[in-house]
Amino acid sequence: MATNRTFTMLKPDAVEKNYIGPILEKITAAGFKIIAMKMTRLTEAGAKQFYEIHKDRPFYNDLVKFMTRGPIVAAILEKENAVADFRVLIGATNPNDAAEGTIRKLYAESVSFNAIHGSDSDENAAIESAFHFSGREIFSN
Ligand code: DAT
Ligand code: MG
Repeated sequence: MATNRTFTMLKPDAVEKNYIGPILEKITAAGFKIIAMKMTRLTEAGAKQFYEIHKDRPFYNDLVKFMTRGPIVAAILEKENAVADFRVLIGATNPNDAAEGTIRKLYAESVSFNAIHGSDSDENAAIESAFHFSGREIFSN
């Protein structure tokens, strides 16, 4: 499997609880290389766009409110099989269903406040990375 990329955000709940360090440690210990990273904050319009695929779901407005309530840490990660391996590392959407040792099991409080985002496909990883980063902010070799 060729080295490829995924995109992640440490969500406002994780940043508020000072979990940036421990979560980044889990990510790098699992073999992901950080090739872009920033602390930033989603605007309401930005969060709506980022989660547009969920716009008809009942939790959409609460999700937008949550994702804009404070800073996030956005990053692009490189590893073989990055998208699928990262989904395994973060665990199920609902931390109650997440496997032991996964980031959501360790650091998420609920399905609504679940600490971390991970792209679900190579295509979305590229779209989500471009949403947050320009080419000169990405350091790959
Ligand atoms: P994931 O983040 O695991 O890819 P998703 O894409 O289905 O999950 O949903 C995006 C986010 O929306 C998820 O991280 C948290 C929120 N969400 C999903 N399902 C939810 C639910 N049943 N109730 C509340 N929030 C939910
Ligand atoms: Mg998703």
